[in-house]
This record gives sequence, C-alpha cells and structure tokens, in this order.
Amino acid sequence: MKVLIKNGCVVNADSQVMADVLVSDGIIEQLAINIPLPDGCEVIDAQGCYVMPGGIDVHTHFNIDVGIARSCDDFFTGTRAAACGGTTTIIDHMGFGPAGCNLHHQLEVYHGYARGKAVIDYSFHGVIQHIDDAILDEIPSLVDEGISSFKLYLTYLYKLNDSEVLRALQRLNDAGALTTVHPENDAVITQRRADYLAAGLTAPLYHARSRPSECEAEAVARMINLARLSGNAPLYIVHLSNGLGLDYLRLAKARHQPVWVETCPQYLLLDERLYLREDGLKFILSPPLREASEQDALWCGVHDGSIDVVATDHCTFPYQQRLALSGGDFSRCPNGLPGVENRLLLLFSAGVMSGRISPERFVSLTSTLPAKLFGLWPRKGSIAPGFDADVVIIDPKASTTIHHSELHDNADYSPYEGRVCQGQIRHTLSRGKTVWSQGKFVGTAGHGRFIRRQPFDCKTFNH
Ligand code: DUC
Ligand code: ZN
Ligand code: ZN
Ligand code: ZN
Repeated sequence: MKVLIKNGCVVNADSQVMADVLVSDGIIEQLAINIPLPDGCEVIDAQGCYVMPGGIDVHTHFNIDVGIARSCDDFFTGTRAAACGGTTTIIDHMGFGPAGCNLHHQLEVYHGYARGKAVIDYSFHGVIQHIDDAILDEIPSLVDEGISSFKLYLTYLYKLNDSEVLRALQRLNDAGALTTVHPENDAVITQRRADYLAAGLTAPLYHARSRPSECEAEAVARMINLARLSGNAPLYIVHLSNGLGLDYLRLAKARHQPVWVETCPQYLLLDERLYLREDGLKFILSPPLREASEQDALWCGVHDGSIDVVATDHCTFPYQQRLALSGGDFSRCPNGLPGVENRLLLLFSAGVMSGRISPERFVSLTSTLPAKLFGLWPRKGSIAPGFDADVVIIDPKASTTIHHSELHDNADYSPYEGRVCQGQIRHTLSRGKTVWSQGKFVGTAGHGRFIRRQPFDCKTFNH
C-alpha cells in the first residue's frame, strides 16, 4: 500500500524543504521533489501546509486510578483524541497497583488495557511505587521488554524519600533506563494544605497556594543533586510550571549534567486567575497553574532551548465528577487536566504562528527529542526514509476554535474552551494509515501497536 504526500513543506527538527513524501507499507520510502505517482497510490495534497513528524506525547494518564477516582479516558478514547490532534504515539504512565504490586504485574495489566483498543502506537513508563530489593531486581527485565523509562513521585501516596530516590536512580541508570520525576516537596504541601483547611479556606485558589512554585523548584533542585550523586544518572523533569525551577535546570545544564525538562501547554497558556472563576475546579492539577508572569519565563525556555519537550499530562476527570466528589473543596478534587488533542495546535498557534519558535523547533519539542529521550529513535520522530510513516499535516492559513463538543476525549469540558488557534490539523497518518482527515476520525481500535523502546543512550546527546 503506497501513499504520496505532495507539495507540502516537510519540516524536521533540523530542516525545512519543499518536497513530496512517498510512503510504502507504513514506512517512509522516499523524500524528494516531484516524486512520480506510482500505480494505485493514494495521494494527499499538502499544498500550503506543513508536513511534520507525528506528535509524540510522552505524558498521559489513561485509565489511572488515583484513589478517589479513575481517569475516564481509556486507551481507545485517549488515543482517538490524540490522533485527531496530530499525535501518533503516546507513552502512558502505568498506574499504581495495590500496595506491594510488582512491576511485571503492572505491565501485564497495562498491556491488557491497551491491546485491541489503541488507535495509534503506544508505550508505557514504569512507575516505582515503593522500593525494595525485589522491585529493583525487576528493572533490567522490564528494560528488556521495552520499558526504558520509570517515574518517581516525591508526593502523593507513593512518594519516595531521598534514600529511596538514590537507590532508584542508581539502579535505573545501571539498567539503561531514564528516570523521570514528579517534583514537589510533600512536606510543604502537607503543612500548607492543613493550615488552609483548618482556616476553612477550601476554594480552588488554595489548591495553588498550598503548592507554591518554591515547593516545586526545591524538589527540582534536590532531584538534580541526587541524580548527580548517583553516578550522574540521566534525569527527566516532568511538567515544569515555573521559572525558578527552570533556572536550577539551566545551571545543571551549564554544568553538563544529563538533565532534560518538559513543560505542558497549560503552564504556557493558562494562569491561576482561572481558580477564581465559578468553575475553578476545572483547572485543578498538580503542579497548579501559576501567576501569569511564569508563562513568560517558560516561553523564554521554550525559545532558548532550555525546555526540551512539550507534553500534556492528559488526565481526565469530568467537571461533574469534580463537583460531586469535592463539594467545592480543592483537597477532595481529583487532579489533572485533559488536553491530548490540543497540544500540537496550541503550541503551533502560540509558538510558531506568533513567531516565538521556528517550525523546526516545534518539531523538536513535540516529536524528535521525545523520540530520542524515550528510545523511539530512529524509528519515530523524523520524516526520513526508513522511519515509520507517522505524519501530521498542519494548515497554517486556517484557524480552529476549540470547543469541547468537537473534541474526541471522554471529558465534559475543555480547559481551552473558546480559544482561537491559528492553524488547523488537516491530516494524521499512523504508520501510513489515515486516522484523521478533513475533520473526521477514521482510525480503528487495535491499529496501534505496543512499541518496545530502546534503552536510554546518553551518547545520543551532547553532554
Ligand atoms: N498531576 C496531575 O494533576 N494529575 C495526574 C498526575 C499528576 O502528577
Ligand atoms: Zn499487582
Ligand atoms: Zn506528575
Ligand atoms: Zn502526570
């Protein structure tokens, strides 16, 4: 089966050329000017559009049980929404199992969640929910099974203490895995939340007040130092929301430490004044939305290269469920925002179309660097011969207004409702198969495959 994408501007992380792209059996076969049309070949006209590597969203939480609720996008609705927004691979976080649950069991459960349901390709991050010899001994065989990154939490029920973090960093590094971390200082949160609740201050704004920027930045700096003490273990900071944390990361990068950092559209585009709205519960996530000035600091990092990846942290709890569970009390509201369908368009509009970043940098942030960091390279993350034909076609001249009624996730709202974006996701191909075209989802459950990821390799980077 062949597909020819004609007349587009093909963008990779390091180049931009006017060229046609020939796809054969799901793989990119050729990239050249004026490729002759083979017999029986499907043609996609990309005149006036960017042809880019499909998005890779390395931060989702489908189906996750957070104790008080389960996120309501599963591997069908979650990957369907991703596909409609131009994302062709997701890496989901395996949820917490029961106390004492082992990593292999977690993996088996997640294969069961995704198999036959996913519309696009997928993988999982391991989650280290407690530390003992048995868990640490399991890590190498999970890496062999294609799970080459593991998340540590410094807060929530499964938080690790510093000595546990040191043990995990060491073993993950030895096994060729990348450590990722949710950095927030749990003691600060516990103290402040108790103080606000005791004073009867339960409105959504106090969610943000109970987890200030310093609480996140302190944990970022601590993790940088613990990684350095663990044989310079590679470290990936998820969902950075503030400039102070970014300054600590810049310092570590200047000292050639192997650290990388992700931010998310919500931290670039939304701010804490939303907590004052009557529907402020819609915006409860952790870390919380910050003061508007933090957005400038993050955009600066997106522009100057000190922020490496933009992912979503997609984690869907409907507004009606938030209201019912919390009764308006932030401390009883499940945390997380939906957004997997809007990541590319939001960053394209506010980044590329507003002149803050180049199309090449957009590709690096949304696809190429995620592929390299998380062991999907050299199979995904570029439009080049031999790579999977995961492609998104974006029309920069059309505009899109975000309305939840037109999205494909299982939420009952969008945090970006009514936002006008310059650009439109015209077409998404997953391994050569059209999954989104001209405003219609045309993918199928079960087309998506589990991708066995390569071990982390520091030599891919200039550290
Ligand atoms: N933060 C959220 O808001 N939701 C999911 C997990 C997380 O770290
Ligand atoms: Zn288990
Ligand atoms: Zn997190
Ligand atoms: Zn998360």
